[in-house]
Amino acid sequence: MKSVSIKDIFKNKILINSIVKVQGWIKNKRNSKSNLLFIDVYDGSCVNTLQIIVNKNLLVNKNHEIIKSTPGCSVYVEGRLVSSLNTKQKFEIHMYKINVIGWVKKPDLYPMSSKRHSMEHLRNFAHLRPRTNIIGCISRIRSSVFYSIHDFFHKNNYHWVASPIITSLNTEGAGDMFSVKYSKKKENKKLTYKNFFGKEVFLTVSGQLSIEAYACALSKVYTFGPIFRAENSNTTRHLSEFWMLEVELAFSNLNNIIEVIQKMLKYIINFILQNNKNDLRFFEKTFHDNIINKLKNFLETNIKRINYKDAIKILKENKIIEKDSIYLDIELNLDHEKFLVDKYFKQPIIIQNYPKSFKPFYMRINSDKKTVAAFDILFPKIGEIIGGSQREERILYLDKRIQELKLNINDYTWYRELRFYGTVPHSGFGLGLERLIMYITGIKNIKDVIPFPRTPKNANF
Ligand code: AMO
Repeated sequence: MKSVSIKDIFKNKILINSIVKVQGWIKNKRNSKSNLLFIDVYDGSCVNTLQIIVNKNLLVNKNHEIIKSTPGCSVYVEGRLVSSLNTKQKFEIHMYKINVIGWVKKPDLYPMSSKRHSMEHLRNFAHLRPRTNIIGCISRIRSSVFYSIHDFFHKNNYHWVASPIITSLNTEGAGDMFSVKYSKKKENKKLTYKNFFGKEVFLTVSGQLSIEAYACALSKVYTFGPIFRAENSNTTRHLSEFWMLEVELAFSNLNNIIEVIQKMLKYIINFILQNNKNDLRFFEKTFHDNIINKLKNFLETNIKRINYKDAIKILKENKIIEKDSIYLDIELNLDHEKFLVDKYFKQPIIIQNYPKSFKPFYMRINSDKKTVAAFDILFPKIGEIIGGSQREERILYLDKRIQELKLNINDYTWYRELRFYGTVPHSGFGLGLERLIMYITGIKNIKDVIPFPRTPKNANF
């Protein structure tokens, strides 16, 4: 007998009346007066539980182990699949055989009891929280988002490139990095982290510079991996280790790459609407939020684009910043961004053409020589989810920026050579995966959308 998943049962893939085998964990258990035992089992394939009906009169041993089972126990069930008469429940299994595979040793102390727990409480049990409905739904959506991203780029003829995790460069030119040290063995005393690689190395803050090399040969590339940033920000939207998608497109300008982003975001969101509807419904019920409509509306509209200069104008007009300040001197902060997205536009926006002084060295200088062809995409309640730019492909301009920012030109020899040999206009962006998942699910704290969050003073589990 083949074991079946609860998802396949609810998708009508299993014939009614067939004898099936189900393996999972007990969510709830209750007795009825008519000597029946109702056991709700989940297996993580979907948010639904499957009701198992145990007729206690049919148990050969009146002290059968299932009588003593509690929520959290893992079970093996064989039985007949039937359509349920109960309107709440579409299917149920009339048990033939049931066994407890793993017991919950101290049921009173089981931290994932079936009552509702706060997200803060669940964070203390990162190893057990995937057993809750909410983390189960987030995990399935997270997995679908990964799949849909690879699927989108594969269908559009992009090539996936592995960018290194150990690097000596700080791509973004700012912010602290985690250094990688060699842990010395006694017999090898002379080896230190500096002479292992011949220089000091760090965990990467971005794979962009590496994939630019591949874009200048394969034309359409992306990389997708963990990113490490040693920012000391303990906020609801920062992690020290997070996942970033980075894309590079040769022979393209700012408009071309923004078009790719609009198509990609719609593809991902449509994929989630098609494949994770029950997970989304669970969030709607839990947060009393119209998440499905929000996502459907996203599919219908294009993200609004404004110039940095105009964003500052709006902020001045609304007295969020001083009227006579010069736009090139004002760096948008979180409150400014919140005003623009949550209060003024009330929809995702793209802000483009930032003053060059606020952005890294690799962004292309515009003809005004004051701004760069860069953009940030801001989403309601979250802020920036994507940052990107057209890259500076002209060696003279690039070198000037490296000098202006007082970077060591020798660190960028290979990157500069991309501009010596067959340079092309090219553009790209970086998308923070966890922030996108926050938008899709409505989850408010980034620590809840990654399995084992790493943040300042927290690398447990
Ligand atoms: P940037 O630094 O703007 O871009 O980062 C891209 C996106 O990554 C996410 N992000 C974070 N998510 C969680 N925790 C953090 N600490 C964190 N920091 C950033 C955000 C952000 O929009 N190479 C460039 C992009 C490019 O031009 O290609 C880059 O790294 O969602």
